[in-house]
Amino acid sequence: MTDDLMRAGSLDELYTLLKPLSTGPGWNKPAPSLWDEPRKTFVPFRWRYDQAKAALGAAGRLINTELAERRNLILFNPVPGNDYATTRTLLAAYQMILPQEKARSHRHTPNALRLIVDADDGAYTVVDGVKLMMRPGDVLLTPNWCWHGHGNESPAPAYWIDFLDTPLIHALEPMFFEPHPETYEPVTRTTTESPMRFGWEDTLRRLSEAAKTPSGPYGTQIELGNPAMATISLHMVLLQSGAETAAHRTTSNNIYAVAQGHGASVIDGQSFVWSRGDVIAVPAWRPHSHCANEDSVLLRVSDEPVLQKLDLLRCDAG
Ligand code: 1HN
Repeated sequence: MTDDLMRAGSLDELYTLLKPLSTGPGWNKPAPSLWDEPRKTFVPFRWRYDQAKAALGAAGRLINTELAERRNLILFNPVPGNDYATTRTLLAAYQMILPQEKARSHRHTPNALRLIVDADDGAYTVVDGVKLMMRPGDVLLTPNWCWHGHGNESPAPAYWIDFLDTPLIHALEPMFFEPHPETYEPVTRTTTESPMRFGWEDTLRRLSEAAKTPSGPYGTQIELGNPAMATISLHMVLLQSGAETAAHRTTSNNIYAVAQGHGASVIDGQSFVWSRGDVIAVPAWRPHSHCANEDSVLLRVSDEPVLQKLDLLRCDAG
């Protein structure tokens, strides 16, 4: 075999001999493995809360939490071959739980969090035995390997937006998942003071006290956590009515969710209007800016910590 290789009389013959050895010539690849700047693989997109809410209403009639571990709608980026990821590393999903329903507890290695959009008093998440009530605008964390389940003791359906790093975990492979041995994790206590909870009131107070930079790349932003989780950073972005943020691009992937207000974002030349509950994907290296029609607050979910740790975070004015 090595003799055949040594005696190869032409490049084509050499390639043919190499193939069964699962070896290829680095100088003759169909596609380059290096390129001059990030490719725009995933596209900018906007998902509307009113549509998600209507679809989840139908799903509420058609499927229960016995059959569906979670009643959620995956916001997949509309590029060929993709039916899951919202951006390369992140997933967003809308979820709804009906009055008196419980969604069973489980844990997994992907980091997760949710932004509550509509919930009456009585909707909750249990994280590692701690019951956290859901109020609109709250952000609740369920980091890597924390038990979590949801329930709704209020008279109205509760809606929220989940964000996970599942696409990153799929790429890196360290996926572990476990259903809770008791199906519904017992509650040990109820609290509003938890490192797993960023309350809406606190967000509004911090934003009102923050030094205002309305035309910075992220408007006026505060960070939730530092970072919130190992792979995901969270910021609440205040966009003041009429102010336009500076266009910029970054190697991080960003998903914005509208906690309050309405406005529009220009992402790589495409304009997307948005209002409360909408989700906007800004994949890596897409120049973008935002403008609000009234004072608005966006949750910015980003894989910045990953890029930062790997020394791969770059931003410029686009
Ligand atoms: C998940 O575990 C939840 O626990 C929500 O509420 C959305 C999307 C993909 C994979 C796991 C949850 C999810 C998810």
